[in-house]
Amino acid sequence: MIIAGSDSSGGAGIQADIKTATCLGVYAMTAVTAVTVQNTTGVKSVVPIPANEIYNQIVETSSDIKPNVIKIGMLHSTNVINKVFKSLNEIKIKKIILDPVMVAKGGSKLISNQAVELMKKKLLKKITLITPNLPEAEILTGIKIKNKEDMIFAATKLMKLGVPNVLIKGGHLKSKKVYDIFINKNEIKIFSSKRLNTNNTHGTGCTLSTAITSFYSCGKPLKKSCELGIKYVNSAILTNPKIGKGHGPINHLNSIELKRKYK
Ligand code: PXL
Repeated sequence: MIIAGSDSSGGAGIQADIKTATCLGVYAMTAVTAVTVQNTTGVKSVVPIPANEIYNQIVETSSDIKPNVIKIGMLHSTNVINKVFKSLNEIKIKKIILDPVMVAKGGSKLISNQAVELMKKKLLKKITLITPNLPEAEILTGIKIKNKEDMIFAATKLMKLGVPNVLIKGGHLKSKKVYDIFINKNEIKIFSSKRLNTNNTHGTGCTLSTAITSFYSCGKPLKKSCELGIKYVNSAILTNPKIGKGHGPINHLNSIELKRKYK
C-alpha cells in the first residue's frame, strides 16, 4: 500500500511507486494524498486531496486486501498526517516505511513547516524505517551534515526520536562515491555505490523507498531490502531514458525483460 502524491510527469510520486512495485513483481494499492501538476522542469501546482478521502482510501482498500507493508511519501499538511496516523492505527499494519518527502527536485516545497514538526512528534514513533536524503535528515534532526560521521550522528538522533531503523541517503554529499547508511540499535552498514554523473534523477527517492518496501513485502530482511533497493535505483539511473528538458526520469523497467510474444 502506497500513500503518496501524484506526479503528472510520471517519474516520481505515486507513478514511480506503482512502476517500481510492478517491475519488482509486487501488487500496488494506493492512497493519493495530492495531485501535482509538473514536468521534468518543475512543479507548476499542488492540489491537496481532502484528508478524509485519504483516510478512506487507506481504510477501504486495506480492509479488503491486507497490505504486507505500507510506504508513505508526500504528506503536505498536519491535517493529512493526523488522518494518516488515525488510519494506520485502525488497520494495524506494523511494517511502515516513511520517505519524508519535503522538496521536489526543482526546489518546490511539498510539505508545510508545521507538518514537519508533527511528523517528528507523532509519525516517527509509528514507523519501521525512515529514508531521508541529507537535506531532509538535516531538517528532521537540526544537524548540519558534511560527512559520513555526521550522517551516522543524524541517524542516531532519528533513532532517539523513535525510529528503529534509519537509511540516510548520501547522494547530496560532495563525495566521489555515494554512501547510504543503514543503522539500527544492533548495526551500522554503509552501502557504497558508484556516483553516476547525470541530471536525470527525478524520482530516485520515491523509487528507492518503494523498492525497499517491495523487497520487504516479499519477506526479505530490512537491510537486504535496502541493499537491493539501492542496486535497483543505481541501475535505473545508469539506464535512464534521457528524456525531458529538466531533471529526467529514471528507468523503472531495468529489472524486467519483455516476453518474446510482446515484441
Ligand atoms: O521526489 C519527491 C516527490 C514526491 N512526491 C511527489 C513528487 C515528488 C517530486 O517531484 O512530485 C508527488
